[in-house]
Amino acid sequence: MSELHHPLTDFVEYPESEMLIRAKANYQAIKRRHSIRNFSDRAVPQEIIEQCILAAGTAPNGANHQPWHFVAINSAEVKSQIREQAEAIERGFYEGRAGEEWLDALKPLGTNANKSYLETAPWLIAIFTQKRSEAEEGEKNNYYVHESAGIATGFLIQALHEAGLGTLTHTPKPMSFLTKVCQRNSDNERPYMLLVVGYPAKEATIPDHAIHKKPLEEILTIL
Ligand code: IYR
Repeated sequence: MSELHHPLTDFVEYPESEMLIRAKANYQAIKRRHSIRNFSDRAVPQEIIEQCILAAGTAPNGANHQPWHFVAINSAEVKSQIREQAEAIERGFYEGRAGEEWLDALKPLGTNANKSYLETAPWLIAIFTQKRSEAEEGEKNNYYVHESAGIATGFLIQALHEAGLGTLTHTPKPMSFLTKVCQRNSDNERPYMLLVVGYPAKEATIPDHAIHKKPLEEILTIL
């Protein structure tokens, strides 16, 4: 068992005056991220997606087992299969399974079972969690799998936004159909989220409801 450690050579310290400027600039940049539901079919180079996945793969995670796998889908055929299956599930959701309260909560977003963006957008990224990892010593358990995948997904969304792309987190429920479409192993992996990625269409809009973020006083307590 190796306990090798390295000196921390890549930490960057900024003067305190610069830290606030940087924090403000980051907030200004990230508050321009909006979930997009109307995508352009304009192509996005694979290399950009790959760089963003590399960024996601640096996320903090349980015991550094990195319990995730990303499937980036550009194939029109696979996207069409995903659309077909997701829409079937969403129809069940909107036609009853959701229940009245949930449907009421979604009204201001104007969503429905039509998921044409699953075919229009150039990329879909399916994120899978892994229960166990393969290691030289054999199989090992993974820890904090959902927390880890959630942080990695957050990093990925941030990276795609920073690269200049629009995204939508899409979670058709249940999402198990993604396992087969993405040719993943159902014993060890579970679909966690589907990200829709591309340029926003010229006519893309943001629902007014989505713009209102809770004020600091409401989301922060200082003790
Ligand atoms: N998955 C459905 C419903 C949906 C649920 C929530 I919570 C949202 O914030 C948005 C949509 C859909 O994609 O339409």
